[in-house]
Amino acid sequence: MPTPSGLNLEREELKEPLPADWTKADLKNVTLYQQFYSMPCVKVRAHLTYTLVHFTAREGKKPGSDYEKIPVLDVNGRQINDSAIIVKTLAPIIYGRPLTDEEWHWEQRLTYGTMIAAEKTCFGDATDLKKFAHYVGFDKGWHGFWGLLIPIAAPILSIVIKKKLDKNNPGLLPLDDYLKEYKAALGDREYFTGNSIGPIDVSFVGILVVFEKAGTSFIKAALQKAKLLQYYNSIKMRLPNPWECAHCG
Ligand SMILES: N[C@@H](CCC(=O)N[C@@H](CS)C(=O)NCC(=O)O)C(=O)O
Repeated sequence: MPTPSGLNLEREELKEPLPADWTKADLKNVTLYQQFYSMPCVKVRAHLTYTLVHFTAREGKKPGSDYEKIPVLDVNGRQINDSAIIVKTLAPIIYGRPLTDEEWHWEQRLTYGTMIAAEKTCFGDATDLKKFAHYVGFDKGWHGFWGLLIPIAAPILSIVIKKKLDKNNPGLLPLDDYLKEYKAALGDREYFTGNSIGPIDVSFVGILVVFEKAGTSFIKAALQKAKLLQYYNSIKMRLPNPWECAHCG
């Protein structure tokens, strides 16, 4: 069901597709509503920066929008919600071709599976939760009183978050399982599709890089275990610092 204003919901495609003749040169007015540390937002930034689309990043939810999550991307007055839908919708414009069926399968798997499993691994561990909270400044109080409590409350908070993620994502697998499955799909290829970095490579790094930037302990170990660390590093060094929002205004 669309939102009252006809906007797409999570996992739902745009009711009215973007004009088929739009090219990158037509993307003149692009605004990303985001938080700099939010994984799906970092992923969208990674795609925009890698494909050299100039955009403005606004911290926080889009004011007045029926869709109340982030990221939301406004493109020439059209609103796109959900990072997987954003990637799928923009692919023909920014990568010059639509996602293949295999890529679309993985874009969804990474967004609705791997990313959530990584969040659960990170926030379900009191030490990594504290590291992440420190990285984003929660424990400095800019999220108010509760942020200041994080260092003390982390052990309980991590249990609560883990339970909430399980409840909201029935059937969620452990992160190791998603990574193993991805490695099996990737095989010995250098990039997911073709001879150069493609959308799924960018998404893979985009959903995980912030855990590394936050200094959490699980991410490199998990990538190493799945034999994906070299792949991850090689893609990451070719991306223009998506976590720092290099090309946004
Ligand atoms: N599937 C969505 C997930 C979006 C999402 O859950 N965003 C979180 C921040 S990372 C959010 O907006 N949470 C606030 C809320 O649920 O109200 C996507 O990939 O864009």
